[in-house]
Amino acid sequence: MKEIAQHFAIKGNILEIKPLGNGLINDTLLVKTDGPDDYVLQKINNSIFKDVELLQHNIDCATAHIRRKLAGDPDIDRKVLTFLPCKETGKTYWTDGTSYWRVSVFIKGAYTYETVDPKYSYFAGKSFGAFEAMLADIPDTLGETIPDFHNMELRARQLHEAVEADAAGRMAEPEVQAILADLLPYEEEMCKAERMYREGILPKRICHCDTKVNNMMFDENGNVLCIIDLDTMMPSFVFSDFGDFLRTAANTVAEDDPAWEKVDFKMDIFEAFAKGYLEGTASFLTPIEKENLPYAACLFPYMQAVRFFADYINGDTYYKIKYPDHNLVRTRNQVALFHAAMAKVPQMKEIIG
Ligand code: GN1
Ligand code: MG
Repeated sequence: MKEIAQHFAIKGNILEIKPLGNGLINDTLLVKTDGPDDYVLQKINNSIFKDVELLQHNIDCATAHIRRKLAGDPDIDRKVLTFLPCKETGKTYWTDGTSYWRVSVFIKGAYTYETVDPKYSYFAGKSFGAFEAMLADIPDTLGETIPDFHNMELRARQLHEAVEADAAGRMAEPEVQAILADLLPYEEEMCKAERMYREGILPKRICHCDTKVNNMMFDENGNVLCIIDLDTMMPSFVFSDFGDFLRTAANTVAEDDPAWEKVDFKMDIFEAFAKGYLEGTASFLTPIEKENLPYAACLFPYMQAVRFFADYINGDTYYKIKYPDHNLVRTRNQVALFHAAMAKVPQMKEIIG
């Protein structure tokens, strides 16, 4: 690990390297040094992010653009991530030909949380909205780091393929059949975004696409500092950022809590987040995008249920799991959240106005 970190322009001597955070895709480590900064060392999961060159291009362009927008801010180094160049190539990643690594400066005095209260949700809404607004006029072209990442039609198709292939022999489980029967009737309704896109009435914008609560950093006073985990930042519908935040923040329990009967969709979180988000996006959000925000709040639990479920059926090839039916537990949880959100759509519509 130390050797890998030393391919980057790190200041000082490395004292210790230890695991950091709990992402489901990349491996993340904290590099402690005796110099002015500590660092985050990440092994990029290149079986999921196949085009690391494009991935880092997106991140380099976006962080540079945000940096330009925040010029003069005394706390700028905590508000936008800094990736170190590789000493040999000058690129913001290093590869031995098989695996890919990158290093960013660890943000000091920042906190991440797994849950938020309404007050923090309001700030989160404003920040994710402002993040999209800042990137709305980026001069560079960003690509899709996972093609069709939040395309519900594709995710539905992948579920059908998983069911068809039954690679892990799990279709025989009665519970799997029951979940499938529960999900299928909503498929067409949930694919509405792609239809609107084809009709030319719904734009794609640069979105974060992984707006989980734990991808935001807050300062000691509870103010949002910056948004992290930029791998999935790509052109998408605004529904991605709105829906995926609420999927984690409005759930009464964690996304993998087995007590799915305790799952509910918290409306105070929705209301606070929506208020912040509408303020942060006021400069660009269209009426069609706005009126479909309640749909987005349902779409993301649905899409995540479909993704966890397909992975379970495929034999757990995508998400890291901690026990054998972890993906099934996650699926049940997200299905429950989907139903809870659907039941609250009339209330959501009233709030959005
Ligand atoms: C993954 O990497 P992480 O844990 O922040 C996933 C998201 C899912 C999430 C579910 C690239 O995010 O799309 O919503 O797990 N990221 C990718 O917890 O698939
Ligand atoms: Mg993360």
